[in-house]
Amino acid sequence: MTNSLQKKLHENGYLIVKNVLNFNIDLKPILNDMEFVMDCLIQKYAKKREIKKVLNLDFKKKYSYISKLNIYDLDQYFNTRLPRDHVKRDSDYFATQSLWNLITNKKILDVVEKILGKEIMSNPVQNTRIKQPEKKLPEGSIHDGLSGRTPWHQDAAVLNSRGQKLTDMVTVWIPFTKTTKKNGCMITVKKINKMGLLNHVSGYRGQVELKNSKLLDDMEHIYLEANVGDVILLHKHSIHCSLPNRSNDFRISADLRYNVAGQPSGREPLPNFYVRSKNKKNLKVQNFKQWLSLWEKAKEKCIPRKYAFKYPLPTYKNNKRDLSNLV
Ligand SMILES: O=C(O)CCC(=O)C(=O)O
Ligand SMILES: [Fe+2]
Repeated sequence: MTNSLQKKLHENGYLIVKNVLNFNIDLKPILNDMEFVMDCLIQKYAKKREIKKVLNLDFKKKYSYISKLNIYDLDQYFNTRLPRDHVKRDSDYFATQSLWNLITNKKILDVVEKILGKEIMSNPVQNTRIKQPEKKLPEGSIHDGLSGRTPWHQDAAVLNSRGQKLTDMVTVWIPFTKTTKKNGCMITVKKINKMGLLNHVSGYRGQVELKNSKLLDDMEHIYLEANVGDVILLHKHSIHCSLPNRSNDFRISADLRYNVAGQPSGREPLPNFYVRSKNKKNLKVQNFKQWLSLWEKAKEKCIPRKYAFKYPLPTYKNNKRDLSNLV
């Protein structure tokens, strides 16, 4: 089965689909839940005499405030995944009804169906990214990907080796704020996905980074700018990164992933479940609470081994798949 969306994505490695989502209906509930998480963190960690005042601030000011409180692994509270390497019984994560609604959003799945076909699973590789103006970030966060710039990488490289080989995955990147060159949109190189999976190495915080990525800086870039309501699709071998947020405002996004049913998630035992099927009459996971219980079950499995997932880095031991040997 090929159609024009699928063809374009395979051809260029990226696709911007306009006007898929409605801000108030599909996106605002997630920002509301993020703000609720901030309120809880404020009540737990702010100085007693400041709590009342801070709770009256707006979303951005609250976030700026809590980001200065030195809360251990702050991003964890806003991300739907377990900590990479220190899973504990009380590990917290952002699994809200609103995010469940987004993952199973019919309008998103209608787009994904055009790429992956009719048997679709939600893949547990997913992030939310709240990016303040870069000038407000502490030095150590400037290149961390979640609150600062994201280094050059391919999404297939964050899966385990089986996932890298066997999984047909698509990334759905969703802006909650208009995203431009100035506030740190993603950039990519057209058709570079055709090179297949390349060698990656470990970045300064253990993040996945394309080896020889400096070579990409001189290539011609596509700026993946998007309005609120649009979604951006990325091929698993698209090489992309994000620019610094040089604006005075926040840049907020979520990136979800889906894979063809029956293939490994690449992050076992994290939740990987059907969200749409033509063949199956009844899907097993039908509501938010069932989904949450999958995450809690996965947590139990991860506690003894401590990690939720590991990056197989470097991707290849020899250098045949290094970008420097292929361009
Ligand atoms: O939003 C970003 O900074 C990077 C997102 C990304 O790499 C992805 O969605 O795959
Ligand atoms: Fe990515």
